[in-house]
Amino acid sequence: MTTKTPYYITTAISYPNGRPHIGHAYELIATDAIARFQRLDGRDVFFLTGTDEHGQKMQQTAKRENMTAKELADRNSAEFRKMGQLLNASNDDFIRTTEPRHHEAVTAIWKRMAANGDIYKDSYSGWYSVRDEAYYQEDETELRADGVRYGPQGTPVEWVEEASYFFRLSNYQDRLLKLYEEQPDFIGPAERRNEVISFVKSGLKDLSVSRTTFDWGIPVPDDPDHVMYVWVDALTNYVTATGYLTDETGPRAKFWPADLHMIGKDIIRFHTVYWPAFLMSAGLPLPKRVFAHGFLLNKGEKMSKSLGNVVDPVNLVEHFGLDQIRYFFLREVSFGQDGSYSEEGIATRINADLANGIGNLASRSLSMIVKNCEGAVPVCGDLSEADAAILATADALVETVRAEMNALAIHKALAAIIALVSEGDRYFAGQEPWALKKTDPARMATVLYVTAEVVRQIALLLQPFMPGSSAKLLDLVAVPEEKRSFAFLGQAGRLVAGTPLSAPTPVFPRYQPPAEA
Ligand code: ME8
Repeated sequence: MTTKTPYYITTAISYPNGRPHIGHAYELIATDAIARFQRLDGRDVFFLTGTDEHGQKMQQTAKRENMTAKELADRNSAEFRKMGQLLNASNDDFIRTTEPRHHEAVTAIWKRMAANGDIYKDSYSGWYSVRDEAYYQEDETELRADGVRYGPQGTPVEWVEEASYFFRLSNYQDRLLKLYEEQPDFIGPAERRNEVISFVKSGLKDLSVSRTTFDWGIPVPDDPDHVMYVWVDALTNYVTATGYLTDETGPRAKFWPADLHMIGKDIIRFHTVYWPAFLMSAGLPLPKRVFAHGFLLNKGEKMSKSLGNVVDPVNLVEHFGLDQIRYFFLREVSFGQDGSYSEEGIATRINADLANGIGNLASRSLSMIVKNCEGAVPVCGDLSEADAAILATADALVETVRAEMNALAIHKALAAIIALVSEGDRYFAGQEPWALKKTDPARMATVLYVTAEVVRQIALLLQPFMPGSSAKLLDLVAVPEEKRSFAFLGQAGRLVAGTPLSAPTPVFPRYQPPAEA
């Protein structure tokens, strides 16, 4: 039995109506970094991702492509799974909403909401965006010069009139406002929280939660002419995967409620208004936190199929390298804000922070050790003030990184680690170990020991962000697998003199743009 505290983190589940794009990759990379951080920091982590396979958008796309919705879902869900492997995502499960376990959980949550008196039958007439799978009030839409009416996210809306079940969302307005007030961390970042509070304060209408004009969804219990609204179905995935709804004593039930739902800013309303209301109605505990990251823009422009600037994450990773891409997005974008990227921006980060930064510090110090200290971790003599100062900074760094990660300021966590690299560089340059080689070899050994120890701690802390490259760095300083958790930061895991080291191989090569053809 583990005594570690459970930590449950999820990404949104993606629509497999097309191939995954860089926005999907970004969300998965960021969530993976947090999941890995919490694991290394001693939590019992359950990390979930997956695909959201029902609904009108899936059915329409399948029709256009002359296939069934299930065939489309099977094909593209496999692509999302493959993207996860390519990105080295450490998710513990991958859920598909077409799985029987999910059908069972969604049916159960519906029945609980119905038993609580929150579901009634009526008919819906109003605006619907198939692209967003969202209902909008008339005043949220606008008729543009092209004669098409658009919703607030810039997607076309259509008029829908059909028999429908409704969820009494209007009954939850006060309870939701109370939730936002009592749990200020429930919604982040702050801009999103304000936006949601003013939406809820403006008044909630009951929500149409079933559709009758198509059939690609989970049937409403005892009324199979209706399929459930895809968002009732999709949001429930987070509970499904824990088994909490169907077996409260099961092995993963301890993970509900989730600690963090990581999503993009376009789907904040579903996660912070509808989802907690459904859970309150069903008598289930609420997630602790929902955080909306920003959107990725290509050179400042929104990605869209019509602009032809949709970037395939596979190409980006093949071109620049996986950890380089992970690092770039996590360091470059202020987490929670939109982020822009360009090939030049990626190249600059790789060369400045990785190749000339940590890569260079590791290779310079370790090759000196291998050459001058009999190929083993040198003996650390008495510490000078400078030695003690940099070790103290390294030992204390986890506190800052932990605080930034808990605040979901991923870019600041990385900035703090990279600041130690710069300090390590200054230390190494200032101590001039190459000059000590002849004059004071014992002092040289101490300087090299201290530098290698700083490299060890940087590599440990970089693991959540660049798992593959950090593992290589840790191999270079001969840190055994079982000493790579954060419990071994600081004094607890100091390098041991005499441990053999082999000549360092480059971990972060410089990026050279391909020669113009
Ligand atoms: O919304 N930049 O699925 P989805 C950053 N199935 N993030 C982006 C992005 C971009 N350019 N484009 C999309 C859905 N995302 C639903 C979710 S959850 C119960 C159901 C993010 O495939 C988006 O914000 O449209 C969302 O968090 C995720 O990718 C999946 O988007």
